[in-house]
Amino acid sequence: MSVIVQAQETLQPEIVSKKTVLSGIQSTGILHIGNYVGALSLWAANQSQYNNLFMVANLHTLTVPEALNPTELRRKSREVAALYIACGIDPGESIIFLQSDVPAHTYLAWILGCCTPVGWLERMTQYKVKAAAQETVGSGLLNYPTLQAADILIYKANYVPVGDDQNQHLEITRDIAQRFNHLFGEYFPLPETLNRRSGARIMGLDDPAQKMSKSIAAKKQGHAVALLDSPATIKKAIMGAVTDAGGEIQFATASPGVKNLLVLYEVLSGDSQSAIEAHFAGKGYGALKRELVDLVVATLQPIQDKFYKLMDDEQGLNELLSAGAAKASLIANQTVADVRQLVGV
Ligand code: AQP
Repeated sequence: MSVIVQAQETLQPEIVSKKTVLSGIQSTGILHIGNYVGALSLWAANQSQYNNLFMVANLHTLTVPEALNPTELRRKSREVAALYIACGIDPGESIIFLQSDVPAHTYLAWILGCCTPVGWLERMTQYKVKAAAQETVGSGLLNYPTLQAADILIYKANYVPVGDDQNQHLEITRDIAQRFNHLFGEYFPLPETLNRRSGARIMGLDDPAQKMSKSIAAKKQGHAVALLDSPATIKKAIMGAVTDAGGEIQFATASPGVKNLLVLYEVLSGDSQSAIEAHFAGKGYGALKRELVDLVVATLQPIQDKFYKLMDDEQGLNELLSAGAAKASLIANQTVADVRQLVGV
């Protein structure tokens, strides 16, 4: 078999001096405020502390049957990349790239897949839930965690900032890394999950028992606030959010729907829980919703302005993504070269 990837250059010293962060989002649709709060805002806030790699997980998107439309997938992948930058990911500080532009991920995924018992994959909640909703289940859905492990381990990432729905996937990544290290010698560091203390799981506005999700939002109005929604749509979704018959605004005793609105307010305003409770004392849920609408609109306005500018400059975005993929490939190809030595291929 011919050599597919080889290390071409050694890493620059500054690349290895800080801890490394890797994260990504599937290009399954327009991102929502849950993706922003749980993941994107966390990535943006901590950029200067780490070496950051943020990928658009477009190969993972292929596990979603509705996403199998080449024109749409290309457009959505570019939109997600533009949203990363619009939400504050600085291409000067972080490497932004399309997962598919660094083929070493899939090479490593094969090797990791050969170290991963099928039982581990079949136990994954995301696999069970998504497989149950599909008539024919592609093997990519089952193998999703081995590609995700490769995405993370190929950069020897120390931290993975995500919403808490991803914690099980981070656990299996550590298990896979440990198994590889046991079989072939200590090589991969075990990555740690970074979750927000508050806001790690934003719930559906229409159903606070369900995680806010892109796929549900595509089918149900009022479920989510998308990052590109107009002020009128944002207002309709938030004013229609499920609350309860009470009216007292207390984080500790709030029902799930009210708690969800309070957490959104807390993260977007940066105010403390006690300051928020004092601010809304005696005002009721109507005031909370109205002020949250204003806060969300004010947060999203600059993001939307920047997004549309980036999307207008097609060549600029393409160049940025190519440069990101080239930088990511230097690191990824080095890891694959090491792994080839370790496993004997
Ligand atoms: N509701 C949420 N609250 C907090 N964080 C969230 N994330 C997703 N939903 C919430 C985080 O955003 C990133 C998105 O990753 P993804 O698109 O690859 O995966 P996902 O969790 O499957 O996202 P969605 O929106 O639910 O999409 P669909 O419906 O397409 O599957 C991750 O860090 C995730 O934790």
